[in-house]
Amino acid sequence: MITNPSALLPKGLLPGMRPVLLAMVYVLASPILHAEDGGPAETRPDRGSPTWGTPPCEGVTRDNFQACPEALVGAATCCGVGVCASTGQYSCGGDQLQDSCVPGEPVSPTDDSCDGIDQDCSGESDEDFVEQATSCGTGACASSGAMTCQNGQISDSCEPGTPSPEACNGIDDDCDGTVDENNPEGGTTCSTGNVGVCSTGTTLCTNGSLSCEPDNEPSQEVCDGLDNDCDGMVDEGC
Ligand SMILES: [Ca+2]
Ligand SMILES: [Ca+2]
Ligand SMILES: [Ca+2]
Ligand SMILES: [Ca+2]
Repeated sequence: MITNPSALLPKGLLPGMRPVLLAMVYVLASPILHAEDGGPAETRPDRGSPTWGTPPCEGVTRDNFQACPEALVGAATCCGVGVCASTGQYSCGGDQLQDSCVPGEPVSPTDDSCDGIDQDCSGESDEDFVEQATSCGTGACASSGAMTCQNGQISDSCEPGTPSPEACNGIDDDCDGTVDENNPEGGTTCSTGNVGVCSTGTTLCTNGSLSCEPDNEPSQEVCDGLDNDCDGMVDEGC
């Protein structure tokens, strides 16, 4: 190894010649010095080649690397990403290491398909998938979410709400698609606010609100001890 090129100069040089000769020695010794630093750049594996000391470059270091090393000739290579990924092989051509690997062509300029495949060879799959707003559930269970792509699978984040017993409120509480079906909260005895036989009623759910419908309409007064015509007087005229 040449560690001190100035040691190569002869003794007894005239002052002023020493720097000139020293520069010449550096120029002439450059390939040797460069080779000790891993070899001339044009003989080193290109970008994408296997890493020094790892498969298939076990045992190959910058110190023992030479153009077309036996350790690399015939070794498999790979290049490209996504659908462009390809394989090849190292060979020796013109005393230079040749890599036969040629990456494939993208099948699409963008990658909006949710399939876990990198169609545009960007190194990332499904990165152009467009999320969409979604809705689900009916009535009180209606909810919203988004359609997203995760690990090559389309996923809908929409979760419908939880049904509850139908109440008289104009809302489809039990989420069966029908509002206030089967007279919810209805059918119980109530007071109409009227008098006589018209005073009692039964609750009825109508248009989202509960009303008290009289059980009896006013009728002709008869002698029965009841206020049949609902005027506040019993058996009047009997
Ligand atoms: Ca895709
Ligand atoms: Ca309902
Ligand atoms: Ca309801
Ligand atoms: Ca009466």
